[in-house]
Amino acid sequence: MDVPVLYFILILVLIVRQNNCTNDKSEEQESCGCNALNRGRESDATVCAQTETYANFDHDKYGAVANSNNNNRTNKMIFIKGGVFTMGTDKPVFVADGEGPSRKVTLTDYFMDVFEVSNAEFEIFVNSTGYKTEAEKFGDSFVFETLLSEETKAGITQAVAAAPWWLPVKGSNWKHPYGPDSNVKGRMDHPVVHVSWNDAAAYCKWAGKRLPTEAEWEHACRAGLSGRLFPWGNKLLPRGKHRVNIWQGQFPSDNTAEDGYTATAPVTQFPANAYGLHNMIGNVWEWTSDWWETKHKATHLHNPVGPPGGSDKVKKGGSYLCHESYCYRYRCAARSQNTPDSSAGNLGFRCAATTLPEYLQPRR
Ligand SMILES: [Ca+2]
Ligand SMILES: [Ca+2]
Repeated sequence: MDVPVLYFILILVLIVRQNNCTNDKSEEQESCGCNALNRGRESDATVCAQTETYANFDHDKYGAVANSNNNNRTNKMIFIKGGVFTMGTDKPVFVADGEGPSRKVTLTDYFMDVFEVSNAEFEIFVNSTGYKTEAEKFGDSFVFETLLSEETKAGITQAVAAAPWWLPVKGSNWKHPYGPDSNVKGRMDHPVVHVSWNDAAAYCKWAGKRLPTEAEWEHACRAGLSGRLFPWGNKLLPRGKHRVNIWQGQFPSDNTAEDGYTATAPVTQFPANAYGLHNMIGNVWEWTSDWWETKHKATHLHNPVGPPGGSDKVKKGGSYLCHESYCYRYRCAARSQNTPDSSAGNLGFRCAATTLPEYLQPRR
């Protein structure tokens, strides 16, 4: 085969790949890149073991640390009254994601973190325990290309086939969110990122909490509104105001950041929903405790916890990289998934609890 023919074939392959990466809300678009950032599927057996590591954590000590910083928002939780709500939707945007059907779910009362877990909070955890995240152990994590320095980009030869704007970056982890030459200075009130499901579960366990179930997360997102797209209703920009950190402009080349942020925003940014929770959609994706499945029955369930096992965990809410033309998943019913050892620069979490941890209860 001569060189011009090979060149033609190469161009054709690149065009096909690019088409696979665009998003027109068809079912083919299911692999939009949100769920392509997986390390592999061999590590499932490690999931439970690691979350036991911090069972003996000194909660009083942690409470003292939080209080001495006079940081009222650290680990602040809100009581959420249980009851019946409608989970999922009968008007799915991504049918293959299992957004439907809508079904009645009954939940008992629970508590939810008001904010996504911040770098400041995660640093307290790391300093108290010496915990190493999986991105640190593996030595890399996925970062969105345009957030890297030219120096870092120049040293990278791989990309994610389904989403070439994601690059595996050596030395990227929660302390270096945008490559090894970046840090969290000035971003301590931003959500921690590059945390795997295992990392998130370990943090919540240490804090005397747990990850929310998908049902709890979605109930908290909807905040008492039924059948709405967003935590406040169906209009993305009520009165022209931004209420969520997502992508404005042309994805993936032009982020106009009309909401004020090209990447993460402080966890306290943007108005809370009716339950008092911030950034349930947008900013960073949030891990839930459920294993991933896409076939749901319309049966009325009580405190569902998802299937007993699987290969991926459910994440909810979308991130600062979501746009309606691409990964339109900043909706309460939307969902995506990754393997529990995966991490990326737009994936974080918040914790829930069945009972308020003692150290967070009002001091007598
Ligand atoms: Ca934004
Ligand atoms: Ca979020």
